[in-house]
Amino acid sequence: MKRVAAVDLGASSGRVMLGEVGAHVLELREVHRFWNGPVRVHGRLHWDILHLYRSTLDGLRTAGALDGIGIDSWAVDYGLLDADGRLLRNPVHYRDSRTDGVMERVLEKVPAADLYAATGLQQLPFNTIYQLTAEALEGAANLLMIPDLLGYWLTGEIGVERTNASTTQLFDVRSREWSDELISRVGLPRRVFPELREPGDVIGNVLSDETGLAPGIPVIAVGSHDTASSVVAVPAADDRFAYISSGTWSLVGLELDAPVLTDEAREANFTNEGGVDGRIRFLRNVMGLWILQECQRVWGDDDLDGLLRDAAGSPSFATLIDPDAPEFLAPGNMPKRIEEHCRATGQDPPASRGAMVRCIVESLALAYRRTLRAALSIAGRDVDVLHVIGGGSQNELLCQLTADACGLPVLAGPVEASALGNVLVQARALGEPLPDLAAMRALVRSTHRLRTYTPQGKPADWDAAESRMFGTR
Ligand code: ADP
Ligand code: LRH
Repeated sequence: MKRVAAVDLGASSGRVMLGEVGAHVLELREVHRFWNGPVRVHGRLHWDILHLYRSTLDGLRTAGALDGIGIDSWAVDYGLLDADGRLLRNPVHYRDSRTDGVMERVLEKVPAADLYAATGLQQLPFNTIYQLTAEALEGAANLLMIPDLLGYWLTGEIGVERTNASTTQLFDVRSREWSDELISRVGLPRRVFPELREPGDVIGNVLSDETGLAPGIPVIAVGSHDTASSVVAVPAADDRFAYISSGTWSLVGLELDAPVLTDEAREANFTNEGGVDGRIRFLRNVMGLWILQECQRVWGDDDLDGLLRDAAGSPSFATLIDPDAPEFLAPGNMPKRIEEHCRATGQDPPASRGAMVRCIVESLALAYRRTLRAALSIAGRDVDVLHVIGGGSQNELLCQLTADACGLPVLAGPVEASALGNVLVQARALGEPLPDLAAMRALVRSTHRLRTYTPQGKPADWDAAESRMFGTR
């Protein structure tokens, strides 16, 4: 049995979870949870990286004796080190506006088809390639993704883990190495891209003097992209499954053995991110519960249960939005933006908070349906079940509407999927008998209670809603 800590940094909260993992045991306990989110300074959105590091250390100290530590976080963002190994400047949040218009500039140098052929990545305006193009790199010696930066502070070791490197749009999806050709074509300095690591590699041992942690604890590379870790913990019984990793973002898709790099996949803007054990996460980012989080922030209303109850009692299909519309990406007055979106699409805006939450949740379910159908058709696959994992798996209204919209049974849970995937990969690296993803998933399935949602309602209502919302596109 191994006792390991998962540091799981989501865009809306960070947590340190203590995992006990053995052949038939998988227990997870929250040791420390802390706020995470954008901090605006003179118009620029940052992550509060030292708050995240200090909170990580607080959690790890509370966790007691440990056999290992693994860190995962949201993707695409990074810190730059200078030649002395110091952080050059505070990491910027991917929702910052400095990348506005950058993608278009890069596409003049490198056509979208070439980018896709090399990286297989969804075009998102904040991909690392565009962020790096938007900033001055003089003085930068190494780029570290967020989990690699914290791992470096803990151990002094420099490197980048592959699942997260795969989200930069500078990583070759087939060779699983940095794409030297692309790096040179966009004019970025090759020197800043460090050695790559595999999930399961030992990064180094904690520097105990500075961190106050017991000496000798190994820090282990996990699927350091949180979505890679969460997909490890999908409690699937076989490979006929789709998933939605549901948190700030909704990541909707399939697990494949090889990337799909066809024109159809590129035009539908599907991504081929790297998974643990060389798998491919063929998925699309749907804007997700971020829209609801921002409404709650603007309303000053943290009674999510109450809002969802009111939404459940509001009329269905009254108003629909396209959650992926670009105006929903940046922080701001989301209720107002939804109202404007409704007017621009010829609909009366929702008249109450309950109606607005209904609109968000129903529109997300519709976007899931559209994305899932596209994934299945483009990848030529068929599935029997849709797994919903992450914080959003607790949203009963959303899970039921997802089952209805997709016409598939939804199996909801586990909530802390990223932390589970994190501790499972560590336990295997430390010698527990979890030979492959199937074994890890069987362990999650046998130790976690899942909730089943069976499709209800009339499929024709969803067909009508889909053509109303997306029909003209
Ligand atoms: P991230 O890792 O991106 O920070 P999480 O996986 O922690 O996100 O999910 C956060 C989301 O989960 C919240 O935005 C909220 O909408 C949803 N959520 C959390 N707790 C509940 C709950 N008890 N009921 C319904 N939804 C919940
Ligand atoms: C989810 C996530 C997602 C990325 C986004 C930036 O937390 O890692 O997979 O696309 O954040």
